[in-house]
Amino acid sequence: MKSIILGTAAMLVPLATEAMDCSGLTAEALGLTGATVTAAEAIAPGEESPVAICRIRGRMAERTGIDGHGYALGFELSLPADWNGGYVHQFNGGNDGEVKPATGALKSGSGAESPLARGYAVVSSDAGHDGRAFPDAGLAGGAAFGFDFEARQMYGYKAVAMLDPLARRAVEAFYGRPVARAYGIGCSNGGRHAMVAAARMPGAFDGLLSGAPGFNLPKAALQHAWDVQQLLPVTGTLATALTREDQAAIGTAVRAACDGLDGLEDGLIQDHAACQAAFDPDTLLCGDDGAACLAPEKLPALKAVHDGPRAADGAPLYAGWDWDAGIEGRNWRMWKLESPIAAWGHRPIIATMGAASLAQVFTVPPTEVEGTPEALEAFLMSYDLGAAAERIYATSGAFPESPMEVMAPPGSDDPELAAFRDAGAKMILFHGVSDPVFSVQDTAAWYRALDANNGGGAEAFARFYPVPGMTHCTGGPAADAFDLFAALEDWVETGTAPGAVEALARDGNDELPAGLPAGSARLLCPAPQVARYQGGDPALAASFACEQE
Ligand SMILES: [Ca+2]
Repeated sequence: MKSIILGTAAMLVPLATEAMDCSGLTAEALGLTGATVTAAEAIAPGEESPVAICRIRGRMAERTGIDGHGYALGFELSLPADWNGGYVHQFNGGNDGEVKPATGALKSGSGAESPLARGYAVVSSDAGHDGRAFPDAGLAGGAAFGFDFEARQMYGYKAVAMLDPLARRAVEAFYGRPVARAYGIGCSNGGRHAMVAAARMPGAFDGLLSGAPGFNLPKAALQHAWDVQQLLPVTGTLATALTREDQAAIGTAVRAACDGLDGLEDGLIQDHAACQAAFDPDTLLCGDDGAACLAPEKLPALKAVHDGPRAADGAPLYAGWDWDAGIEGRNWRMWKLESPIAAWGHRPIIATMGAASLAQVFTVPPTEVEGTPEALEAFLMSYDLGAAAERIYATSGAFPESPMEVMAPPGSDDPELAAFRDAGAKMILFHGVSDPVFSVQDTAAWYRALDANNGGGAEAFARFYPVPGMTHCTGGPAADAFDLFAALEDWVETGTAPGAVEALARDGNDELPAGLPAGSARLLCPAPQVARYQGGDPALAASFACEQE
């Protein structure tokens, strides 16, 4: 048993297997100035936490919004009995709006053991709004908060900046010693939060792990309108615009052109860089050979979707997309063609998951859209992409910062991250090559610009790992079980920069190709390197090597 000082009272921290004594953890005792602690509970190891913790739940920055709705920054802080001296700020995904359990775990990227299980104190938040749904549609990830500018700002960058120093103070008050190392970790919108932290809070974190970063979220939301406008007219419904058989035919054709480029026909396109030049989508057109193919009216829509949204004058509005085998995955279908709305009792032919955000959070002025699939689909179909640039970059009296200013890391169109670099901080990014939500090409272009602005030496503080076959944050025909958080810890704590990182084909992933059975290993490589087969047992990571493209 070790004793620590909490406020003015000495408290005993028991062994990790015993319940902790979490009584007396008031906001005052934890140094949570201006916050309200709504619960302080001892959680024994089990379903709710992998280790014994004091779980603190609270609220801060309470106010009434311009819409008359009550807003607050809700948070949860997990304080493990067996503390390793470290702190993790868990950045959540989607539209935020929900305090996810504070464990620091990502679906892919944080390894089999969560940061909490490794002994980190972890904080999580709802980023300043409660994610209330549209009044009558039951949509998850509500975007109604977008009418309130301060709620947009909280979601964009203020919530992390406000909560972070307070949460650290509470950790230090609880354990009676300073935080030794601080990390930020997240995927999707959470990956965006990590990139925002690197730009806006360059001295706050020793290490950041950023997965599938939606750092250009308003631009990426334009892709939803673009996709629906390209795909819906093909057959009149999204679900038939590209059928599952069409997806399989595309995946088969991409593999035919690219699978062997890495030296091994295993269903995984590890040389994703060479694939972009090697694959010709016109080979998808039906010929006389009886091979699986795409009807001629479908090909232009597919090519346009992959090309990315463009304004009326042809100017690109976001990014293009990589050809990869994960296009046949369920996650790709969910985002482009059939969303889980089907499972919530609506007609099963709509993919409008980004519509509410585009309408109400990422444009100035926002547009009121009823939360029904029909209304959201109609909104996307009628969205004027010609005027899109103005609306995501626009300001007004009620919205003094544009959606891009609120959401994107400052300077991300020409990144250098000098303050982050000079603070000695490290950053690892990863992104599924088959991500249908945020384009891996956007992240790759950002990293190339970062490298150029650092004289070709960005790898000294930032490394980027594309994940072949992986869809959004996890899943797809991919080796998607990997521990880049451990790689980041090594880099921060021992100065060992990450190189090739082992990734396993995950048990329970039913989208694995036959050549990549569960349990087999591959390598993730820092861009611009790609993994190539060297010979030997293809189930072993040692049979592959990272090579310069
Ligand atoms: Ca291969």
